[in-house]
Amino acid sequence: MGDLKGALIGCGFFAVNQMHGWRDAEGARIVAICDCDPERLKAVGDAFGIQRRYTSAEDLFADGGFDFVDIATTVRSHRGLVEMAARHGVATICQKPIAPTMEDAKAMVSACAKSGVAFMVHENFRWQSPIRAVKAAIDSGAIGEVFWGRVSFRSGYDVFSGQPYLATGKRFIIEDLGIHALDVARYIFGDATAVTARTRRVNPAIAGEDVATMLLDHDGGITSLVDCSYATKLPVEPFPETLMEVDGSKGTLRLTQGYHLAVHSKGATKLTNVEPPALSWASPPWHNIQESVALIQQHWIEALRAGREPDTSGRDNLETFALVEASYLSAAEGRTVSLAEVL
Ligand code: NAD
Ligand code: 89Y
Repeated sequence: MGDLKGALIGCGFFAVNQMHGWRDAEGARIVAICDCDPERLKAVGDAFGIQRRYTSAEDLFADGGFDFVDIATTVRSHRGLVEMAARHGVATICQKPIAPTMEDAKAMVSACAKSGVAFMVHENFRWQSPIRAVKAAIDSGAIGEVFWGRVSFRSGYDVFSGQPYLATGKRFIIEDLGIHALDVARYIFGDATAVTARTRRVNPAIAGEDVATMLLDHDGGITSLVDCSYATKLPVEPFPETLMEVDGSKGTLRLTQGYHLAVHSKGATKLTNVEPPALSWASPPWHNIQESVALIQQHWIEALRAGREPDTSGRDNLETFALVEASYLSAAEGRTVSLAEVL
């Protein structure tokens, strides 16, 4: 079987990682790129040797010649581009956050379903090796039945220099970063039924919240805490590590800074270094995120080829996005919000 052909829209800050991932992927290659900014288009086109370049997505789809599109633009353009892809019958990947509102997110999922095209949200954090190691340890039964957990991302890293738009939106950390932590919580502890959230802005130079704490009730009775901050100045900067604590009936698990995994069970503690490999194109400290980009893209190729729904399909991602919406609503109104209210 020949390689799947892909087109990428949005040649900005993060797309470079996606282009590296596609270059190394088995079974797919990028044949065309698009960005309304000609300079960004040229930079990525030249760096990755892509000749077919477009400043208009309409023109890209009109010319066609690809099996899937990878949308790496910022959130405001997601709905229009996903619906365009669906109209052209092209399988679609869209970066997180899926959309600015639940109404948009549902419309995108429904447009792809109606056209019968596969739709995956690039929700990559659950593909990070350390998170996979946590899941594997729980699935092994070593700590017994899980009853409590914590997913934590606390940092003082300057994300605004690479992604200046993050400083300008009314929503910041839950929509941008918390969304990943909430998805990890779903991946590890199951779907949530309700959330209680508190937010705060510490950095006066930004418009949105940079600290958020969420308490989640999960379907199976597990309680989890998801906390994130970009206002936390630690002696050793942990960016971009997600740390985890999980308590079970037979033991405990701790994923601590430096990619250390400790699984404590039957009176003994097993320590493992779960640091992801730095791929040839990696730029630490981003290597953890970068590896997960390559892994989710390979998963997409396999799912598309097999005709299987990808793990973080648009449909699945509505549950993660609902947690984002419910968290903002909970923080605004100071009450617990049931997921049913926003789904
Ligand atoms: P960016 O602003 O650097 O890049 C976006 C690019 O898209 C720009 O070059 C812009 O000109 C182009 N663009 C916008 N609308 C377009 C349109 N309609 N047609 C063609 N081109 C268009 O943004 P970024 O930092 O690269 O972020 C892009 C997305 O990636 C965001 O949704 C962000 O949340 C996400 N992101 C994900 C991760 C992750 O780990 N999954 C990490 C960082 C960013
Ligand atoms: O945009 C964010 C993401 O998805 O991962 C980290 C990030 O780049 C900054 O918070």
